[in-house]
Order: sequence, then C-alpha cells, then structure tokens
Amino acid sequence: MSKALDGVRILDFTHVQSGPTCTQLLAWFGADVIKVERAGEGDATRGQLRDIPGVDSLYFTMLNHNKRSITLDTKKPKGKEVLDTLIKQCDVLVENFAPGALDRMGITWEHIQKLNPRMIVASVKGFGPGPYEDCKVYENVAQCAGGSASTTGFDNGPPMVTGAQIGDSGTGLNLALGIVAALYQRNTTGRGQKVLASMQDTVLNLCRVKLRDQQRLERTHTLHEYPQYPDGTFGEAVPRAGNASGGGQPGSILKCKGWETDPNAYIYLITQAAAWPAVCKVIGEEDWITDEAFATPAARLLHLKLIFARLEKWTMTKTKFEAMDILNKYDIPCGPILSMKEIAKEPSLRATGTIVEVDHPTRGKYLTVGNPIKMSDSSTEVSRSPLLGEHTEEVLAQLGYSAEEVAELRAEQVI
Ligand code: CAO
Repeated sequence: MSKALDGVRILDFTHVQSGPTCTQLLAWFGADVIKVERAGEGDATRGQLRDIPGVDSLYFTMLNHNKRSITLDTKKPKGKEVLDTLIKQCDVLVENFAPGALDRMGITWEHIQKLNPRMIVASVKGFGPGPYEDCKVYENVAQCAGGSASTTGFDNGPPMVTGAQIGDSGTGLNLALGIVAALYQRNTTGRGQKVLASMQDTVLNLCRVKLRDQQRLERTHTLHEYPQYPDGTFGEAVPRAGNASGGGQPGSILKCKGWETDPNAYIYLITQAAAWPAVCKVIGEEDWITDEAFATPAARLLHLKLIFARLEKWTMTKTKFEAMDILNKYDIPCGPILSMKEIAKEPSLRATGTIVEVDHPTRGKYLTVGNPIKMSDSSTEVSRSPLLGEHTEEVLAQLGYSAEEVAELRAEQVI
C-alpha cells in the first residue's frame, strides 16, 4: 500500500518531545524522516529517564519511530556543508531549538531560501512573538502560560498541570498539520513558507472553552455549571472546575466498588439532558423525572451536588465495568477511569494499532502508542527508533558523498 506522504523528505532537526512528535507522525504517514543529531550524545532524551543502563530510553524510542538517524556537527563548517546539501534535497526542515539557535548556526530563512526556495521551515517555539519570545519552554511552562493550569484542579487548591502532554505533543500535532497544509499550498505556489506553532498558542487553543467561560463570567458574574454554584461566589477569573464537565452537560467522577483500595475504581458519568429519565430509572429515583426540582436541566443545576451524591451511592455498589455495562444500555454517557496498566492490556487498542509492541535491538520488546490517526488508504506500520547515527553512511551516500569523503568527515569528527 502506498502512503499519504510518500516522496516527502523531512530534515528532522528536532529534539525532546514536541518536535519529534510531529516528525514521527509525518514518518507514519510515509515521509522519509532524517533525524540530525550531534555525535556522542544525540537527542538528550536518549539518555533521560533510562530504565536500562546504556540503552536508548523509552522517552526517546517512543517519540522517534520510523525515522533514520544521522550524526552531524552542524557548527563545524564541513557539517554545515552537509546540512546545506540536506536542505537542498529535502522538502521540509522541522526544528524546535531554543529561539535564535538556528540563526546562530547560520541557518537563516534567507540562507535556506537561497538554497531551496521550495523548502518549508517548520518550528515549535514556546511562545509566539511578544514579551516571552526568547524564552526556553518545557511542557508545564506552556500549560501554565496557556491557561490550562489556572483552570485545572479543585477550586480550593493550587493551579494544577495535567498529565496529557498538551504543550509538547499537542504542539507537535499542530505543527504536523501546518506542514501538510504548506505542502499542499506549495503545489500551487511552488514556494515553501515558514510554519510556526507556539506551545502557548496550542494550549490556549485547547482551553478555548475556558476563554468562553471567562467572557460569560464577566457578563453574568456566575457560571451555573461550575461546582461553586450555587453556594460560592466567583472571582474575576474562570475558577478551577474540578471534575465538572466543560460543556453544558453536568458530569462528575464517582466512586465505584473497590475505591477504598483501588485508586482507579471510579467512573465519569454525565447526566446528559436526554438521558435524565434513564438516569433516574437506573438509580431508582423515578420521581425525579417529574419532580420540579429535578425535571429540567436548569432546575438540576441547583442540585448537582445532591444528584451526584445519589448517583455515587449507586455506582459504589458496582465495579466501574459493571456500571459501564448498565449505563451504556440506556445511552447514558460514561467512561471508566482506566489506569495505564489496564490500557496497556486492552485487546481492542492492540487490535487497532493504537498500542503496539515494538522490538528493539538493545532494549528488546516494549510497548508504544501507535498512530492515533487511522487512514483507509495509508496504513501505519510502526518500526523501531534508530540507534544514534545508524543511517549516517546510508544517508550521506544518498546525498552523493563518496566513501572517502564520509571517512574524512568521520576522521574530522563532523559526523
Ligand atoms: N550540531 C551542533 N550543534 C547543535 C546540534 C548539532 N547537530 N544540534 C543542536 N545544536 C546546538 C544548538 O545550535 C544550540 O546551540 P546554541 O545554544 O549555541 O545556539 C544548542 O545545541 C542547544 O540547543 P537548545 O538551546 O535548543 O537546547 P536546550 O537543551 O538548552 O533547550 C529546550 C531545550 C527544549 C528548552 C529548547 O530547545 C526550547 O525552548 N525549544 C523550543 C520549545 C520546545 O520545543 N520545547 C519543548 C521541548 S519538549 O518538552
């Protein structure tokens, strides 16, 4: 089967998480991704959070599948020459260095344009233009600056970051979309362009509903669906919503059978308006279907704590999976709180290629998350991440370097 991005060659100058997420996706869609790393250490994540001494970490392997790795010191003049050759022969350069690092290397937009006007130059940065544009940024900084931390957690606790890597992997995803759109536009313009995805912008985009609520709060001074209502008073900014649903359908996390010993014996349950009569039947409160205090969504907003306390009395008599089975029969939206252990073992996720087992020459077998985007005419086969510099000779030969030239570059520690 052909792949969506067959024939697209990516100069992958990314490291850590955000950039590698992007180029891994492009590789899964069929692009030839050449990862450029410094000899010796390579991408810093190869050595971070190691669980096996001397072996590429899971952090690295799980973000760099289906790529080729070459080592190159791009600060040495001969290394820069190789980089220039790569620029001439690739379609896209992807990077997520600290602001200005590419310019300091002499790889300016103008320089790239001269070598290859069709090249797309795609960058992740922590911030877009503005007061923080020169800052180095990691995941949690982006979550804090993008509005996620101030709106996550409980209203009586401090701001909180989430485990979902929305700043890193989220921005990588946005960048990949920008690159594909730029490749499409190049079909008509014949020109490359710069693509920028900032981590703050990405997080804010994912917190869109919170900016919605900020404006509602300023206009009406209350947010009926938030847990502070009707007992508490609101401040000037959108408060942390705990586990309340972000939409207009009230929801909560409720204890299930076994919660005393199992930290994940919980279910998320949404009392969607259409499912309200069914909810009442399931918990044996049929009177609530017609009772004025509960009959309408607006009336229920005044009693959410009581409603969820009653629901929890019911969920505590069932395991999360028993509760799921019963609630799904009535089309009541709900979801079990799944631990990573449970997710790793879930057969349906293995069957769809969302969880994949990969074999690695020095690590052995490990699990990874496969391509979350499934296409009917461009399938994804996940292959292991490259060892550092594994493809240096192969790529240089493809670029037209002779064996003697490669030996010389090696002797001069350029590769
Ligand atoms: N050959 C020679 N030099 C190389 C090289 C190579 N192959 N690859 C990288 N370098 C150099 C860079 O040119 C840079 O040199 P200068 O500082 O002299 O310009 C240097 O290595 C370090 O790059 P860096 O500043 O990007 O790396 P860092 O570890 O200090 O910072 C990070 C890491 C992530 C904070 C920073 O890159 C950043 O803010 N990136 C943008 C935002 C981002 O993507 N953050 C998400 C990271 S994932 O959690």
